[in-house]
Amino acid sequence: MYSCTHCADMEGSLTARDRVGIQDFVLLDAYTSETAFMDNLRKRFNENLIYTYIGTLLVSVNPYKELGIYTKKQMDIYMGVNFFELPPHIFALADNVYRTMISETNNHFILISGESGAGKTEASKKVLQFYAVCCPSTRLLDNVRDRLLLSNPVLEAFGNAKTLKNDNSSQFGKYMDIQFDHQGAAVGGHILSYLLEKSRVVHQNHGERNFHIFYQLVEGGEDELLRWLGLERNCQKYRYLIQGECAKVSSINDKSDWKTVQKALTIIEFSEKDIEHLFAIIASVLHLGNVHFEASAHGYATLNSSAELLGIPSNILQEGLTHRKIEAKAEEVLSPFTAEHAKYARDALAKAIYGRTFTWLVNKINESLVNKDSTRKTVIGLLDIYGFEVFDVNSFEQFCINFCNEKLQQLFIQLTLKSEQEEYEMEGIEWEPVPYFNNKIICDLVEEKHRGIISILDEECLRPGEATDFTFLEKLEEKMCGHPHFVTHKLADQKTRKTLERGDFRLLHYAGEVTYSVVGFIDKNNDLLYRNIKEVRGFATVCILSWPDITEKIIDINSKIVCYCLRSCDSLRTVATQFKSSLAGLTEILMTKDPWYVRCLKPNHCKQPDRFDDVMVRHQVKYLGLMEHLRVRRAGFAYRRRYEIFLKRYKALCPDTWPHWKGTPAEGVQRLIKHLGYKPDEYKMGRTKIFIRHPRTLFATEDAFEICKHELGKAPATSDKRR
Ligand code: AD9
Ligand code: MG
Repeated sequence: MYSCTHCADMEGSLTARDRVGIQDFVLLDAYTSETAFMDNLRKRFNENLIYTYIGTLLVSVNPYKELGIYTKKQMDIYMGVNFFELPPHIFALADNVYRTMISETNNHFILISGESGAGKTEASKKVLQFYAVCCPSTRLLDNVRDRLLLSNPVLEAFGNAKTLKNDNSSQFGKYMDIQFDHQGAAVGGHILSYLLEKSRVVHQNHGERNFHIFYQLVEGGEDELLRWLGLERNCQKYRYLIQGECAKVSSINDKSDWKTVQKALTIIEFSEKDIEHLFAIIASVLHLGNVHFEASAHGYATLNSSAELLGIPSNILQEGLTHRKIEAKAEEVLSPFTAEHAKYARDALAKAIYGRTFTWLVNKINESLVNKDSTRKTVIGLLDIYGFEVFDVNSFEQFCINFCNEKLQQLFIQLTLKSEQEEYEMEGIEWEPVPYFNNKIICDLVEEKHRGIISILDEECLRPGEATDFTFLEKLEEKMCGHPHFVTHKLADQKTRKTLERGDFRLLHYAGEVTYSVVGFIDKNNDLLYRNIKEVRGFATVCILSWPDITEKIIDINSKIVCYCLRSCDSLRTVATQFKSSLAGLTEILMTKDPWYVRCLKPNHCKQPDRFDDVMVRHQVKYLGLMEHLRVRRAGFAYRRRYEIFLKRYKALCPDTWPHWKGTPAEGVQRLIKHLGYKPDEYKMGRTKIFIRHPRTLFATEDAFEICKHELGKAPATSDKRR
C-alpha cells in the first residue's frame, strides 16, 4: 500500500474505503460510536496501515514488525506534501509541523503519548530522523544534527530498561526542543527529563532488567576497562543485575549497543575523563549492590572496589553504610545500624548516585547541543511521555504518571478548544461550542495548594516517625470526603466498597478509574538519604558526584526528624512537589507553542505482529481520550480546507474551474460547489477556508473526483512540492 504514492486518492474511493477504512476518523459517519472507531482502526491495521488521522492528530498502532515505510525514499515522498494527499504517516506530520513552523515563524510541539510499548519512543526517533535527513544542512550543522540523533542511544542506555511490557522501556519522561534557524536548518537543541524511575537500580521485578548500560558495560566493555573497574564479564555475579532473572534478552544485543554508546559519547564530546568517571560510577553501583553486611572478607572487598571507584576512603564508606552518628554531649558517637538499615542505606546511596549521574548526563548532552548564536530561532518540541498507567496494583509512580496525563489532557483542552474556537473566529464562522468534560477538577484534586492530595502527602512527609502511609490515607479521607472524583473503602457506598481494600484510594480520572495502594507513598515521596550517607558522598572525588544537586534531602534516623540540606528552598521539596512544579514548567513551555499530537496504541500484550486485541485497544482509545478528541474536532465542522488546496484538487469537477481558474480561489470554490450542488447548510465559507459540516458531502465530492479522474484518464496534479 505504501509503495504507491497515489493510494491516498484510492483510499477516497468507495471500494478502497471498504477495504482499508477511512484515513481520517473525522470523516467517520458514526463518529460518536466507539465500535465504528474500532472497526476502522482494525481494518487499517490488518492492511498494515498503522496510521490514521483525527484531523491533524495522528493515531499510530504499533505493528511490531518492520514495514519498510521509514526509508529515505519514503521521506522524499512525504516532503512538502499536504496531509490528505498521501496515506497518513508520521513523516507527513513531521513535515507539516516543519513547514508550518517555517511559513508562520512560530514554535510548535509534538506530544507523543500512549502506554508502555505503544511506540512513543520509536515515533519520536522517526520524527528526529526525518528532520535530520530532510532539513537543509551544512558541514558545521552536521555536528548538531549528529549530536541530536546520538543523544538517543546514550539516554536510552542510561534511562531505558527491559520491562515486562517493553524490551526497551523508557524509564523517564523526555521533552526535547529542536531549534531551527530562519532557513530551517537544525542548529541546536535542549532536553528536559522527568521522573527517572531510580528504584530499578536496586530492584527489578521478575522478567525485568536494570538499566541497559549496566549489561552493556559487563557484556561489551573492553577487557582492560573491566579489569580497571574490577568487574567480571558475567552479569550473574552482580546482585543488582539478576533479580529479574533475565540478564540476557534475545531482542537486545548489549555488546553492539555498548559500541554505539561509546561512539555516541565521543561524538557528543564527552571528555575521556568524563567517560572514565561515568563508568567508574556505573561499576561502583554494581559493586555496591554486592556489599552485604555480615563481616565476610568478600563483602568488604566489594565495598573497597566501590569506594575506590568513587574516590571515597573505604573506611568512610564502610562506616557510613553500617553506622549512625549520635551526637552526645557535643561528641559524636558511632552506633551500628541494623542489617536492614544498612541495606536501606546501601540501596539509597546506589539510587542517589545513579539519579545524579543521569541528571549530569542530560546536562552534559545539553551543553553539547547549545547554540550560542543569538539570532532568533524557531522550535519544534518533542514530548515522549508515559501514557496513562493502570496496573493490578498502582502505587506512587502511577499516581505521578497519571497526574501528568491529567495535566496534559488539561493542556489539550485548553489548546485545542482554544485553537478550534480561534479558528472559527478568525474565519468569521459562527460556532456553537459543544459541552465536554473539563478535567480541571481532577487536576485541582491532586495539586491544589494546601488542599490537594500532594499537599496533604507533603504535610505527612514532614512528620517522620509519626506519619505513616495510613495516617496519610486518613487525612485524605478527612479532607476529600464528598469529592466526586475521590473514593476510599471508608467513603464508598456498599457496592463500591467491595472493590476496594482498606489501604486503597481510588481516583476517577478523566480516562477512567484507577485504584492506588497507599503503601510506600510517604517513603517514595521523601526519597531520603540518611544523613551519614550524604556526608559520605561528600568525600567522593568523582566529579559527577561533587556536582551540586539542590534537590536532595537527608534524614537523620536518630532524631526521626527530617533534616534537609538547606542549600535553597528547592531542596525542601518532595518528589511529588518537584514533579508537580516541573510539570507546571512544562505546561508553561508548551502553552506558548502550537500543539500537534501523536497517540500511540499497543495492539496486544505479547509484542507480536498481526495481532489486534480488541478489548485492549478499546481501553487505550478510551484512556487516550481519542473519542473526546474526535468529538471536539467534529464539534462544528467535520472538515476544513484552504480554498486554493480544495480548488486544486477538485477543479476538474466543474467546467468553469477546469483547467484554469482565473479569479480568486474563494470565488473558484464558490463556483465549484455551486456546480456540485452543495446545500447552504452543508458548508460555510470562511476567510481563507471552506468548512464542510458533514463528511458525506466531502465523500460525494471525492467519489465524483474518482470517476472524473477515470474519465480524464489521468489524475489532475495533486502534489504540492514546495521544497
Ligand atoms: V515505553 O512507555 O518507553 O515503555 P514506548 O516508548 O511507547 O514504550 P517503544 O517506542 O519503545 O514504546 O516501542 C516498543 C517496541 O515496539 C519497539 O522497540 C519496536 O520493537 C516496536 N515498534 C514501535 N513502533 C514501531 C514501528 N513504527 N514500527 C515497527 C515498532 N516496530
Ligand atoms: Mg519509550
